[in-house]
Amino acid sequence: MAVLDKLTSQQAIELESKHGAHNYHPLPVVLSKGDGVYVWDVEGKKYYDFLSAYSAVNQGHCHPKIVDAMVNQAKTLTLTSRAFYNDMLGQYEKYATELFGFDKLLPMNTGAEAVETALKIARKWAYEVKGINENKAEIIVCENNFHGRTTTIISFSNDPVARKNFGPYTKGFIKIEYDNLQQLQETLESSNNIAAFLVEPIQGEAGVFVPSDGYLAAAKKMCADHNVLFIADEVQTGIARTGRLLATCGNCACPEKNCSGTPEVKPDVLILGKALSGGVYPVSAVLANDAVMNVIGPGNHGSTFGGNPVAAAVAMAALEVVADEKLAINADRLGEIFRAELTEFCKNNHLVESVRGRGLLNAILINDSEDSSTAWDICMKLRDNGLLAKPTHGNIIRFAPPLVITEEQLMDCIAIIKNTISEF
Ligand code: IF1
Repeated sequence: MAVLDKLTSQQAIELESKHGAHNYHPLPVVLSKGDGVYVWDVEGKKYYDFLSAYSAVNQGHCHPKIVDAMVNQAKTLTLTSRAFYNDMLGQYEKYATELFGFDKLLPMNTGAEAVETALKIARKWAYEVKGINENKAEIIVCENNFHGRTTTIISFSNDPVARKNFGPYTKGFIKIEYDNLQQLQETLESSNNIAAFLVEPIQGEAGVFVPSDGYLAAAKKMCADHNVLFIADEVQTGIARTGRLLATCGNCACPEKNCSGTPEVKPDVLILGKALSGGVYPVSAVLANDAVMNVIGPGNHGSTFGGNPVAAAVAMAALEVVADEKLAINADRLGEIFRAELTEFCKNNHLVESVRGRGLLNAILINDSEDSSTAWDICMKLRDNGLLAKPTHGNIIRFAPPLVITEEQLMDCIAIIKNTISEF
């Protein structure tokens, strides 16, 4: 088929609607170009991107250093499979394990695959190291979690839209309330068959729900006391998004490099994805120390594309950009400004109930019922005014710009958001 030279937005939307599965309900805007914090639609209108592909484009759209790394590697060698070695994977693994402070990295492609990988590692560790009886291992998860779309992962979701009629569901998961240490303690004490606790440091899909101070550290300690692995899903919160290299890092302001402070919580298993590639290529990873990762041997797990040389080159470049451009510090500083400005604004505006978040992962709560269209309508007006954001759970709007945003650009965006909501 000849690719049409120039599609109108309407044509592009109709093509997707006619020929694509209807598994999304996108905001009606058709993008054809991106650069830094900006994207352009096919008619040439420019927007601030306040979604960043759900925090995958932390380094900004089409970052030249990352794109160069990808193009150069793509011209040299793209894929060998893991049947053979390639000369990029080991270099990337060394770089990433030193940066995040783990012995080993297991490379995959998407976030959901990395979560699946972590669950498999935890179960195998439970049988072979902890000594749980075969097929008895249980993994604790949180209510309102979002970890991806596979059959196992949706088995422990409690979002009916994501899980209904996809059964039979995978067994072996116990759900507890997020940010509830007492329930965690009781559950850990209730059984000797617990392998792991899987948790998002901030619940993104649930509406940017930030747990109480000290929750993660206390949860980690409880897990350690019960010989249970603490698994952090930092697919969305990682790679500087929340103002630290990882959200599990403590209150360090990251003065020198990415994150120099002592980690508030060192997970036993760390799951990364999305911005690990700056959004140019699907790259995910699971990191752990030898005592855990060494349960995996040849043939136990793998992927055709995981650890390919393009992914390795891209991930290294994407992580270097985070350090070179001090993106964690920027996200930390600008996030404070964003929340302060909008908190002040919502004192005098009845439509915005509250603002919450960490770094540049923030959300506003719209003062209307979850099934109202108000948040969607606001996002449509924001679009008209040159800023793209998407509602989550009906009445919450997530604001997550690329971390390369400047203070001047952010102030411009805050003005757009305030004006749009005021006019509503
Ligand atoms: C969709 C949400 C964001 C994630 C965490 C694993 C994954 C994700 C914490 C899986 C993915 C995405 C996927 C995307 C929408 C999106 C999302 F609204 F659903 F929650 F980001 F906020 N762990 N999150 O957030 O990673 O397999 O997609 O690479 O599924 O529609 P993936």
